[in-house]
Amino acid sequence: MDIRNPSAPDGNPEMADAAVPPPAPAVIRRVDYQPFGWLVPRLELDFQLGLTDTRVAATLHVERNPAATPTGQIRLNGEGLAPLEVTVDGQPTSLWRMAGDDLVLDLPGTAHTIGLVTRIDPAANTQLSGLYASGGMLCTQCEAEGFRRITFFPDRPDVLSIYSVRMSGDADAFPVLLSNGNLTARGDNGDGTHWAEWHDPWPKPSYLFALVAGRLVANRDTFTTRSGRKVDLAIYVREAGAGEEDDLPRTAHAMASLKRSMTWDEEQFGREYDLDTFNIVAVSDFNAGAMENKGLNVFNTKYVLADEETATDGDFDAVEGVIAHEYFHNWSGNRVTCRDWFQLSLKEGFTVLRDQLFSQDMGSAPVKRIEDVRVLRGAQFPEDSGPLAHPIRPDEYREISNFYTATVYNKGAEVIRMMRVMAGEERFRAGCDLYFDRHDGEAATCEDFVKAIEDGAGLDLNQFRLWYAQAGTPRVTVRLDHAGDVATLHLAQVVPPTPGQPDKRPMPIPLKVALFDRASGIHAGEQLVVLDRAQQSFSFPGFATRPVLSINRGFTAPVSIEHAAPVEDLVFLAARDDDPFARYEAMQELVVGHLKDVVDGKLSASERDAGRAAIAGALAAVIADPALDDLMRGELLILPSQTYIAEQMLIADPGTIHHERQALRGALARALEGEFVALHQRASAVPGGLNAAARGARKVKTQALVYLAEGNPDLAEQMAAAQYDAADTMTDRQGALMVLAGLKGPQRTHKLLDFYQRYRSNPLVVDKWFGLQAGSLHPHAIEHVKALATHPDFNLKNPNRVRSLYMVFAANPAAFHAEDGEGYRMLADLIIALDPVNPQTAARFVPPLGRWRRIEPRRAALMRAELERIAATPGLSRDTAEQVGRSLG
Ligand code: 0A1
Ligand code: ZN
Repeated sequence: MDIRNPSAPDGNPEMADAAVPPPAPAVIRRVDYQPFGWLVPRLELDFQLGLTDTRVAATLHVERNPAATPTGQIRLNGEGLAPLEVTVDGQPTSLWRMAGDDLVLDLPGTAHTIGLVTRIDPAANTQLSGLYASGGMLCTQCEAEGFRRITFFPDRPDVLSIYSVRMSGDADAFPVLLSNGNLTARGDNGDGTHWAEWHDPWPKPSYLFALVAGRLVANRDTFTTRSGRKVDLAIYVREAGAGEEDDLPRTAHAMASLKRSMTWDEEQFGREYDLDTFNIVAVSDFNAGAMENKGLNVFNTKYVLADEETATDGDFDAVEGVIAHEYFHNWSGNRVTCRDWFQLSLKEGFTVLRDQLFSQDMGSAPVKRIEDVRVLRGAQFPEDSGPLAHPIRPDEYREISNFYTATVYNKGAEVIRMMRVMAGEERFRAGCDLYFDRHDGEAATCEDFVKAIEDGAGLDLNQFRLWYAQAGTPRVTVRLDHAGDVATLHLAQVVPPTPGQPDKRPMPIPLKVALFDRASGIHAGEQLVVLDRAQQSFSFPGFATRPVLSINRGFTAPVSIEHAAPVEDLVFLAARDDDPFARYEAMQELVVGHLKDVVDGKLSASERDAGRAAIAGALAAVIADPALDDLMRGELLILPSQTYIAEQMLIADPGTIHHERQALRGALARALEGEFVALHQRASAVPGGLNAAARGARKVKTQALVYLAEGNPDLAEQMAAAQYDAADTMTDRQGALMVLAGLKGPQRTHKLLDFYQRYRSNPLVVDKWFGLQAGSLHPHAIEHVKALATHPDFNLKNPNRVRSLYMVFAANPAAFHAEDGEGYRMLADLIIALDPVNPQTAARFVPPLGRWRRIEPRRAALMRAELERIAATPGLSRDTAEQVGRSLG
């Protein structure tokens, strides 16, 4: 009997309700984990591809899981699917029913073969989860729960299968047919269609499945692993249509980055690649950055394509970092995967740490560290102090897509980095080796990782495990006493309450410290102190005079330090600390301390001027210091972000902070106008290229313009226009345009128009054009954003374009926090419009509104009202509903 039963969602009366395995509850909790009742050692998939109609036949070879409670039924997850055929052991069966979106099937024996047929419409899939169409090609995104939109399956990461995939389709529309693993056969059907078969020998969870079909062209290369395996590498991009740009030459940097990543992972972690093929495909419609599917990574074009004409130095670094990140997942994520989604940081925190260490080795290690800390403070600290705070290993969720967060990724990396600091590099490596050996081929937990580091590195991590369980950024209060010849460091920690976690316990906090002799400017050696109680004191003898304290050097712990350091100590460290991070930190502290006092109205006019003079003196020293390279100089010139300053205040007034920060910048620029002009001239004479000197020169050049724009806008306009005209890189051109976009002079319009005309056929550069206007300091930025939302190039279905306008806008304090609440209204309107199209991406715009509790009351009320308006929208997705619900708290 051919079973076509899609219209019977509540299924077959022969099946007793009580026996049906329960559906996933609305709130999923970590403590409720149960192994799945069935193993699926093998899975065969057969796709008949079409852009609007794809037929999927799945054959699941299942057997009872000896580690689970025996069950006579299997629950297969589905989302928006109807089964066209259901067979068991080759025979059609009626012993199945729909339970919500899932399919539940009777399985009387211990081992069976299940056959399922589904049909999907990839072109209608605007959510970009599952199998979807992008620019005429077909591709998949299955993490976290997209596979269930392709076929019915136990769509959970602890069910590992060996996949064999067959696909056939129109040879003209889909000349390239790709899936995971190795290509095993291909052929022509003789009717205009062709087929290919792929086999992946490594068992994997469904979230790592991938399929791509389309008119693609490849940049090919090879890599030989240290044990002699020759791997064919290919980076695919869409073939250029008429009037479109050829992206293929723009993949050279990604390919070089891939080969460097493969070598580095062998050398630094002893990890080798394990298939004969490694393919990357770039797609322009993608919800995230990239995806580590086994042997077939799918990337957002933003993280593949780069050349000097269209990509900035920052873009080059991002491509290298993301290529490395996805490649490193082959071990930290794929060979050892996650038992359940609560363990996401097991693969993400570890892989972020690995990509950060790689990038440190490829370029300037201190500059990379500073950049990573800036990201942590800009994105994760606010998350940790707001309504969405959660531990790096969350305890519950409604929609897992909402937990791909800066906490899970970036704080997760910091937590593992602390283990590395405490163990030392060699012992940490021994712990990682043990982890990979012990858990290869398994779906593991964060606890498995900690235990392996504990055993392999010989560390006691008992109390350290709290870092996995407790949310919130610890605050460490610091006081340095000096008596006789002894300096005593008094430390106290508080881990603040977060939603669902009112009381916290002290955690081990490893802090590298150094005490400088004021006169000689040197210290007697760096020491690691581990603060593991609420309060602790550490004594350092041998100081005849009061030393200068440098603490959390290298940012060894992801905490905020509260230390009322005298201004002269900060000036000393900003000029003389031998730890580059600490030098940067002193500079930031100097500015943050001053701005906090100004915003709080604590300073008289003359005190304010004295503060500005101290900062100007420190900046002048940075500009003049011959020992600094320009990349590092550029870091030291960057003022602390508005978000970071606001983070230091219990309740922030974004308008005042923005105004005072800009006023400070203007005063510094006026005091140092000659220095900034000379810096710009000196840097403009440095020859181009991708080396550190040329990149550093570009960085300080634009920094100089950013200052001058506030101090002398006419001069800045003229210099920026000249930089734009002379630019032979996107870095210089975008830097100049960013400054012009914030100014009112005629060059703004000229150059924005020129930029658009020049690059209108390149979507990634058009994204920059949207972003530059959305993030500008121009007083009418909010009007510009409104106009751009109706621009013919704006497209709600393309996440890159939506982010380039609205994410940048939400991070533009002067515009987003407009006093009348217009910015909040615009973001809420976007969320409401985007939610039915692409809920995953829509939900990502909620957090900026969720900050209301830390904003002054008038704006807070306006933000809350917008959240309530979103909450009241009928048919809201689970993604957005969860984020709005938590934000309203
Ligand atoms: N595992 C990927 C991130 C990722 C997560 C979800 C996605 O679905 C939209 C896509 C990618 C990574 O860490 O790179
Ligand atoms: Zn990742």
